[in-house]
Amino acid sequence: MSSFLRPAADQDPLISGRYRPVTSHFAIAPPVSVVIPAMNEAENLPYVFKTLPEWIHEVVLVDGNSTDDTVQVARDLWPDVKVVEQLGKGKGDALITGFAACTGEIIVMVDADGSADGNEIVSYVSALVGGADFAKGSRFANGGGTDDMTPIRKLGNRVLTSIVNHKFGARYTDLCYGYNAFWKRCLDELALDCAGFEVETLMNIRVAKAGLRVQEIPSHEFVRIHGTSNLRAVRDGLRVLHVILREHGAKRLRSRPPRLAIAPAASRGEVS
Ligand SMILES: Nc1nc2c(ncn2[C@@H]2O[C@H](COP(=O)(O)OP(=O)(O)OP(=O)(O)O)[C@@H](O)[C@H]2O)c(=O)[nH]1
Ligand SMILES: [Mg+2]
Repeated sequence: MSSFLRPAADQDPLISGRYRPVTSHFAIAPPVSVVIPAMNEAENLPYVFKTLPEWIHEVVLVDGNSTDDTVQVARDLWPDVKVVEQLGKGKGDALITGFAACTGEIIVMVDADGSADGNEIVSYVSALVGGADFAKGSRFANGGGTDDMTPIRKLGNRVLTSIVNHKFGARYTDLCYGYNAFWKRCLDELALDCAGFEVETLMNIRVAKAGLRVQEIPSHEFVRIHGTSNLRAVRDGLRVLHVILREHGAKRLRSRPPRLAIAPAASRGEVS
């Protein structure tokens, strides 16, 4: 590289030591924040934190007024954890609060019930530094899976995914999944405004509307380890449907079609 193309030494991530090795073959410069919404998850947090890579920049735990030791357990497990108390209610409200508190350039959303494996974070981050705006976890992309979904939830998710794909020109294989990552700069375009479990659907729709570059990441969802789900299939399914209809009726943010960074055939398990 000729010297006039080289950044000043203090701005060159290579020289200033900003690159962190994340595998033996891969180093990244952008700081990664992990946001964990948690409501009464004290028993599950040890399993969650155990899988988080040590190279992440920060963990933001959004506490939903837990009545157990969620906050104390988080502090014991990860002394630098940033704990944010949520003022409103619901997972969507918690995530919006957590995103605003992040100082990293990349944000990864991880559930606190032990269903997500933090070792997958490197796949999400690789997709983002490789050019994607939004790395969208999928249990139904080739290589993904779920131990947690009942047949009725699978059916509901499949129907809702098809509706979103049809209405918004997307090619998603999974809609209602909480393991995703994105560049913090995308938050302005997403302009999230919802309270409950419809939050992932809203994100996926706004991503498609904004024409952001999406890469699906095959992900495996494990069963919740302790406690019971906060999700109610019918109630929350209707909330998701309501968001889809509302967003479809709303004026489009932009008319650009969504770009999919991966070959859609691969994500459906087809061989070309
Ligand atoms: N802070 C906060 N976290 C919440 C709230 N509701 C759910 N969560 C968290 O969001 C994550 C997902 O919630 P779950 O109850 O596991 O819902 P789910 O994953 O759809 O359901 P299962 O697959 O049955 O576990 C968990 O980490 C919850 O603790 C809330 O109101 N506030
Ligand atoms: Mg769960």
